[in-house]
Amino acid sequence: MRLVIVSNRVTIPERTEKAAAGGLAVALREALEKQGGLWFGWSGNVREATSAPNVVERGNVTYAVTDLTEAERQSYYLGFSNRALWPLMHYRLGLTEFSRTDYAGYLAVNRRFAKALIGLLRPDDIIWIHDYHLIPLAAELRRRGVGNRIGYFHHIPWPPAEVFGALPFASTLASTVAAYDLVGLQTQTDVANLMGCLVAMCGASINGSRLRVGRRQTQVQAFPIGIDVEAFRKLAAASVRSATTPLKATRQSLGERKLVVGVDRLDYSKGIVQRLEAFGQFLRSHPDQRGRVGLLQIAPPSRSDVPEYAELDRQSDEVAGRLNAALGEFDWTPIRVVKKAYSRNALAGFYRRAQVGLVTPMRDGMNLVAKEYVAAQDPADPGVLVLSRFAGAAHQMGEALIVNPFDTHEVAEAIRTALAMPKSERVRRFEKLYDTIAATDIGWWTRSYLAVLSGAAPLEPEIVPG
Ligand code: ADQ
Repeated sequence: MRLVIVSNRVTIPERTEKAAAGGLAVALREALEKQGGLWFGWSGNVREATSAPNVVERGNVTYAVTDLTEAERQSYYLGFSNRALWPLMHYRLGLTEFSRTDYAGYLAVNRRFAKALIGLLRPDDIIWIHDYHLIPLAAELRRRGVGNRIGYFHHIPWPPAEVFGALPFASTLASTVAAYDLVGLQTQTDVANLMGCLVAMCGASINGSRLRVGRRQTQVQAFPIGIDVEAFRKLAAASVRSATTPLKATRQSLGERKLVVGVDRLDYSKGIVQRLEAFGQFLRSHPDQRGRVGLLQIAPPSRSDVPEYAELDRQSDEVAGRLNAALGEFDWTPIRVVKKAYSRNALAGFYRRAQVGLVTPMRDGMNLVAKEYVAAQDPADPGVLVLSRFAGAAHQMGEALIVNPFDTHEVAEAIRTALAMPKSERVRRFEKLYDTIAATDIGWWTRSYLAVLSGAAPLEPEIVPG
């Protein structure tokens, strides 16, 4: 059986490129290499008119990428995917922009992807489609007679019917989910919400984890995504020995001061502004901590073409500037916001150096940073993870300090608790967290999803923790 992966963005690796440590793209590439396969999606480029996909072979993996027109990028990607579905799925109705033109563009790109993909498919392929940009793709394929097994994984949260129903085209879009054989989500809450939507909007009936709409039957299950724990652990351990990583420079610039770290794409779902405020609150409530600890917030800009993101960028600068001016000293800056992407090596070093990992999204499908932070710790003297209860990761990582990110005081006190936590308790919590993320790493995730999709594994693997 050949594996076919479809995702919004596809990067064709250079011929000589070695796989970077960890990450979803690497895990999917490994799965493709193992059984041979095809990866189809958007090249990330824009051109005036659409043309046939560009097909490139790398070993036993075929990459087929297609460009978008500027109009398609506006409606399908920036518009419907990122200004309607992204805020909606993150329970942010106030930020959604619904436009019929954008929706038409979203459907048209899914239709065009279906047509292009059909020309590349073989009868025994199993097809694995990723994320909210491509929800209706299976329905488009089925309409054109594709009978292969088709799975979908939804990387972000799925909200309850009361929230999802605000989308003007909610029931039509929800009904397209029934074209899949297997739908994977991050948590049981997402599973229950998606099922609730299909029952309320499409008259679906439920039997255990199976959903029936008309004559079609779809399996809906949680598969919490993981990271390459072992690779990340090794990177972090190596960063301690390396003289060139930013870890050494961080040591020089921080001295004995403690470090709290946040790492996120600059996205309103991640709660960055609220986190900065909570750190300010912590310093106000605990003046003895001033000058003794700093927050490093690493936040590379993303989706800057979307107005809500430009606004967030401005707001985070404003809040960090205000807090630094109010609380800083001539020889100590409480908050450093760095708007850059770093290598995996460098990130691992920052996590390792930080006594506290602050992961406080307002809502998140899983949040891989929470898992990376744990994987990077020194088992003999680990740091403490402060984790939002609204991250999917909280369903598995109960030994973190779980907080409500809307409650600035609670987050501020959790920072204090984490900094003061005795080593024995830090070690106890770390060991449990590490065992969990190691048992459900990225290899486990791809294997268990594909086993169910291909029909080789019984439905609902019991190993899903949390
Ligand atoms: P994202 O919203 O992108 O993913 P997340 O899961 O945290 O969120 O993954 C971000 C990745 O980017 C991490 O691997 C992190 O290390 C990396 N990263 C962030 N800032 C970086 C920086 N400055 N430099 C380098 N790397 C950086 C979506 C969903 C999540 C879900 C994932 C996977 O929103 O909820 O966990 O997909 O399913």
